[in-house]
Amino acid sequence: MGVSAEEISQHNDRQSCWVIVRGNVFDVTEFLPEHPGGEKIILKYAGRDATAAFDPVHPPDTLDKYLDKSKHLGPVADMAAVIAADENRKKTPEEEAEAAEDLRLAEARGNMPPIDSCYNLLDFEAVARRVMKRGAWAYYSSAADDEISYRENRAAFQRVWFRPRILIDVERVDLSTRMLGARVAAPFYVTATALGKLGHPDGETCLTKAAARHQVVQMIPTLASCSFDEIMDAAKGPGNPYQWLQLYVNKDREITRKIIQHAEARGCRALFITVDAPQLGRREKDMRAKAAALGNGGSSVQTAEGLRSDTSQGAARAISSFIDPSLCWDDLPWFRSVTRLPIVLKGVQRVEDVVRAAETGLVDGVVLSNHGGRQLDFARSSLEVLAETMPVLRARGLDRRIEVYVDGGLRRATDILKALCLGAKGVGIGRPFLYAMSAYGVDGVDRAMALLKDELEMDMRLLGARTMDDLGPELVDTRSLGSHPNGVPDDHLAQNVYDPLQTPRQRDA
Ligand code: PPY
Repeated sequence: MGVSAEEISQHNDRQSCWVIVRGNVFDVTEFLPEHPGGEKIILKYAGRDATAAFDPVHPPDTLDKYLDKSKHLGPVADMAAVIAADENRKKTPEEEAEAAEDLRLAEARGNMPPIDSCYNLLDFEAVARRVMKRGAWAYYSSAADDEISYRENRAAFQRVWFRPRILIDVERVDLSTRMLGARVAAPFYVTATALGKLGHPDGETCLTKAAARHQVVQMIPTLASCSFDEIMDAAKGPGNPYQWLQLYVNKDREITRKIIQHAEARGCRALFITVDAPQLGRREKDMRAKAAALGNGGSSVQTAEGLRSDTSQGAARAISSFIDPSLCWDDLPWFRSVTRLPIVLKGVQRVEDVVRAAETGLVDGVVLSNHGGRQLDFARSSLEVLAETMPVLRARGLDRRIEVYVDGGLRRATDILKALCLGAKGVGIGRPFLYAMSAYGVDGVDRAMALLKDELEMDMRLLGARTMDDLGPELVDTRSLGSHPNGVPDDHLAQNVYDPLQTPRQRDA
């Protein structure tokens, strides 16, 4: 038995809204106003199969967790009829555009360069840009406001130069290091990035498997497309390294406590609390892509009641309402009381806060980060903050109390080495692994990591360093780092609309 295609198709509006997800029917009428992503996206699929839109942004256990069992109406009786009805349905202009986009993608995928023509991390980005769905690319690549911090993150690495040592025996080079008390094969980790299934149907487990092959750590995002347990299961295996948990703190602390304790019970090795996102940054590429998919060109508007419109906030902002903006220093003892895991604050942006974190005695580390340039535009690069921070920590004898990590803008092993020379214990890499995954799945991430390791080994030799302990500030020249001598990065948006001033014209011109 089951629910017939005919019956489902009748429940196609706000009064009665049923949707199909993975062959099962759900009555979401009462849930519409509560949907964090807004009701419009659900109504687009009212009376129809919503699986393709649902999957990338919801872990598989979402409906079990959040939709009352009485609204689970059972399996579809005749899926073939659902598919046939969908094919015959008159498509909206947005759906026509989506179909054209699917054709474009299929062609682009067919013409994709072989994986071994990618020689560095930016090569994967170039391929991903061509073969990813527009909305997925927009979400991954977007950054805050004018994307100045996003571009500065990379530019900052280009303001630091090396001072290599010569005549050091570098026949053997060891890339391994310790992070938060455990040995790993390389000084980089996969940092947390949300919604992995936007890029690849297997989502974050691609990152997990590649990280395991390379014996590096993966930080599991709160907002993964795969469930936490799916990722931990994919990580199982003899000799595999370990996982950390990135945490967005929920307004409901009971939910947060359960997430932390579950992660600890499953063998996660550290808790990274995100502290740079009391509200999600304004990522206009993402907002525009979502608005286009919903068939409206509008954007959200700030009113006295707050942000109006559930339609155009972009994939990220729409689902961020659970994050607690009241999170503060006073909450740290609570976190310490609910877990024995090392606690690391992710998204620290000034030396004073690093010192404060260290002095609490409650945290084991910080990640200097501006969230990949996705939060406060004009936040400085983590490299610049690192160069300012480490001398202060050393002077106060705090450098042994906490470990300092950085992320944002790293694309080359030289970038990693610059950060390590300046005192970082390890570096997080996010988007590049997502792009490698989106283009080539696990093998892409595997190759990206192999390329980084290759570069690291060579660059360590050329720098005259055999182990991570040989890296120090004496190997880099940071004199230009803080002075931004290249000026403000190109402001593309403003340049496109700027009407240049004119000089007086000749009468005959
Ligand atoms: C980001 O997009 O930068 C994130 O950190 C993930 C995210 C996604 C959706 C809501 C909140 C955070």
